[in-house]
Amino acid sequence: MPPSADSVRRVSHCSHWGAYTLLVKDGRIQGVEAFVDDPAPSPIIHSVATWADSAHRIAQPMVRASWRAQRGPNARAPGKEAFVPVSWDDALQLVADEIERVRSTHGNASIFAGSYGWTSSGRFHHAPSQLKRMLDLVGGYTGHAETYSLAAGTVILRHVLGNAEVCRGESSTLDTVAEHTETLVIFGALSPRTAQSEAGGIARHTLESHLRQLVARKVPIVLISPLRDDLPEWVPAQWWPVRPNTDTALMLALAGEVVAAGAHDADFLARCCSGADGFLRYLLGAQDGVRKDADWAAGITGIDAPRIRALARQLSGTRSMLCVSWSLQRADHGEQPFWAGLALAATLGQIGLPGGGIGYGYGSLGGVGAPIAMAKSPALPALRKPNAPFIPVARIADLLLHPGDSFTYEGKVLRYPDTRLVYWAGGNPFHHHQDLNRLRRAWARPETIIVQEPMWTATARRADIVLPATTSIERNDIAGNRRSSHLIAMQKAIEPLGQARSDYDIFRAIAQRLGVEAAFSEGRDEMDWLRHLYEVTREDVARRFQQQMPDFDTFWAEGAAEVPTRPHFTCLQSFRADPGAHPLNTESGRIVLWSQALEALGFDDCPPHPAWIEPAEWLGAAGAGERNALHLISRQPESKLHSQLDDAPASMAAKRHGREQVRIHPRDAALRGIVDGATVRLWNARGQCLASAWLTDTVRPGVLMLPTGSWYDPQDEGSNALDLSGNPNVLTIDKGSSHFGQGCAAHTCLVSIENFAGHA
Ligand SMILES: Nc1nc2c(c(=O)[nH]1)N[C@H]1C(S)=C(S)[C@@H](COP(=O)(O)OP(=O)(O)OC[C@H]3O[C@@H](n4cnc5c(=O)[nH]c(N)nc54)[C@H](O)[C@@H]3O)O[C@H]1N2
Ligand SMILES: Nc1nc2c(c(=O)[nH]1)N[C@H]1C(S)=C(S)[C@@H](COP(=O)(O)OP(=O)(O)OC[C@H]3O[C@@H](n4cnc5c(=O)[nH]c(N)nc54)[C@H](O)[C@@H]3O)O[C@H]1N2
Ligand SMILES: [Mo]
Repeated sequence: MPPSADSVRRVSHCSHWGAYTLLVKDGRIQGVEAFVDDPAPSPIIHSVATWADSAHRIAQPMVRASWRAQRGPNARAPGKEAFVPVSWDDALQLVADEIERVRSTHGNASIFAGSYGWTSSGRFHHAPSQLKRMLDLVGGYTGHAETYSLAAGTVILRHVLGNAEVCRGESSTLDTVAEHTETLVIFGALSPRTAQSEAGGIARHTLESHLRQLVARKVPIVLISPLRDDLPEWVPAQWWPVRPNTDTALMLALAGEVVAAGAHDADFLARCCSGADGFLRYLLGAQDGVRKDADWAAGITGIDAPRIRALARQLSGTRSMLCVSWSLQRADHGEQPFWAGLALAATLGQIGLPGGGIGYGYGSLGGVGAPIAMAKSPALPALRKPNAPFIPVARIADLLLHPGDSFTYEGKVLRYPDTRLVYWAGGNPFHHHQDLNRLRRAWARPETIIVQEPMWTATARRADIVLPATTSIERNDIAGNRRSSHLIAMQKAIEPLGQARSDYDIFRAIAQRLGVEAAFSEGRDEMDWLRHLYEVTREDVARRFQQQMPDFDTFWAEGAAEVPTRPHFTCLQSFRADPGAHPLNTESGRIVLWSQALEALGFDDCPPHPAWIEPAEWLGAAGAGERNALHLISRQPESKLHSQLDDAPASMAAKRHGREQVRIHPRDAALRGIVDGATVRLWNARGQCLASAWLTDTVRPGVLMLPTGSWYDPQDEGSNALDLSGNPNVLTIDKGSSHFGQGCAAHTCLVSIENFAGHA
């Protein structure tokens, strides 16, 4: 019998890729409808049904047999046969005992719970926050600073702009850009591909509507990127296929040409910047004898000098906006493109004018450039103490390999603690970290590794204790963040699979065994917490903005509630008008173009002014040509979020022969005898993987693009094991962006490629 419509339950839900309604019947998800108010819903919403019947779900708690026999460092080879199923009681007691043993024997810093990862969009069950809250009640842990998304860029902006919020969404809103900008230059991407996603959910995807407005106004657009599809094909633009990791040279040359033409805004530089003289002298070549002009940059970037000179004229003659994607700072010396972009914008003098200046990360996430939400967003209260130990997030392998060694970060000298216990909940380091062969070596070092996950990811398969968490559709939660216009009710759609438990229930049970349950739970169950978190936002909205949000029950029944947002915002407007009255939180109170703090530190990989410095690997490197090396860009996948839902239909459809596709320019393919659809091997000194060749001229010659996200699947446990899935992180470099920022440098990577001769 066909299902009758009235027996279908409509369940409000949300993921990082958008809000939607799940149609549930007889405990099964039968359909997914996009949020009514979303003008451009993400196709990924249809993948969530996979959570309910993925073959990769972890059904019950598991313990590694060899670890149980003898605790301590071990190779942690994957394989389900390595694990024995245990009861929840047994597993929870083992976890509590390990936490207690390590903290009492070695100290809390020996517990690493940085636990980076995107987990689900629910702000209550948010696994890393729950983990940290629990551990803070028993003395703390070693955590992490910054994110894989943003680190080099945020660290430098804190010092030269006084605030990094500008690249987390407090930039000028895109509505002002769509209305006022006369020349738009995009370094990186401005693409619905990445704008599908937003950390903590997104109700309305608005990037496309702003792009359509720019198109309708016939705004000249220049896309500076190794990939042509970093802007939708329906947006007319000049494509400048830049050599990867050379944008800083282009930005400096544009500034140099503007200055040479006398078109720089001397008044803005004098009023609103410090160190402008030194910076301009650097552009003129005062120290190194090299003029930073179009001819100089052409040799580095591969972009013709006349084009660069023409763009410099256009930038100074019109209201111009520079968009710099987050990707540019996920590279060696990633501080520099963010700082050089700021210096170029300062030279043009349009910062603080509607539609002018610079914005970071438009489109990198769907909410960057959207009107910012003004009130408090729902979040689990944190208990972290000041001065608690941490590592820069992407230094995880260094932490495990080099306990006791010192490292520098933001001008400080710090030490890596001696890690005995790693607890990971809500992230997948064997997807996200660089140089996975190195991470495998590091991962063998701790005495115990606990992973809390819904899926048998490569990380879970390399744990000692595996705790099965529910996915968001098996429990209740709230989505919301500062870059979304709505709070969304994430209602339970189906019963938990197998023995999976919610992250809150798991941590509450561990807290109970550690004697801190009352402080952890504050006596609230799941729905009490959701009510509480919602009320915090509702009260803040009423108090500070004199607006009424619906009460919790109405919100929960309706599934969504709008929060006050700030449209038509121009960043740094009041600073520009009166820098003395609105000083920035920098060493001078102004935009810093020559930093005394960096001068004192004396790092040659992060000098006192924005500078182009050769990255560790790039197409212009000595010997790159003879080795036939190509630059690998490993960007975010289009049909999933990172490694989440890698096994869902949308993700599988983007693969070929079950593995990820690598884009290669037909010219590079012909040189190597590679045809479309061929299985190819990519390798360098760090590792090797297979992929399926996709011949396309959307990628610049000399560049390969292999997206992130496929589940790491090494053929064996050898030190240079062949990854069969096409995970670029077996190839990427595990190096801090600089001694200052220590950001992830994934986009700096040379590789070789050939037809694969073997069978796999
Ligand atoms: N080469 C290269 N590498 C990169 C990047 C790059 O550009 N190039 N980008 C980097 C960036 S910007 C990022 S943000 C990272 C992303 O790296 P991650 O955030 O680690 O990636 P995800 O796949 O989102 O991992 C989230 C994990 O949480 C699990 N999970 C989902 N819901 C729940 C839940 O409710 N509870 C629990 N306990 N677990 C849950 C998922 O199954 C998944 O395994 O990757 C980084 N890595
Ligand atoms: N669908 C989907 N959306 C996502 C994610 C996802 O996994 N899936 N992940 C989300 C997350 S966590 C983040 S942090 C953001 C990241 O957002 P971004 O950092 O903006 O995204 P990427 O895809 O890494 O890179 C964007 C583009 O930058 C270009 N690029 C790379 N290196 C260079 C360079 O040296 N110079 C220039 N000019 N261009 C370069 C590449 O061509 C690439 O297509 O995306 C978010 N959005
Ligand atoms: Mo990210």
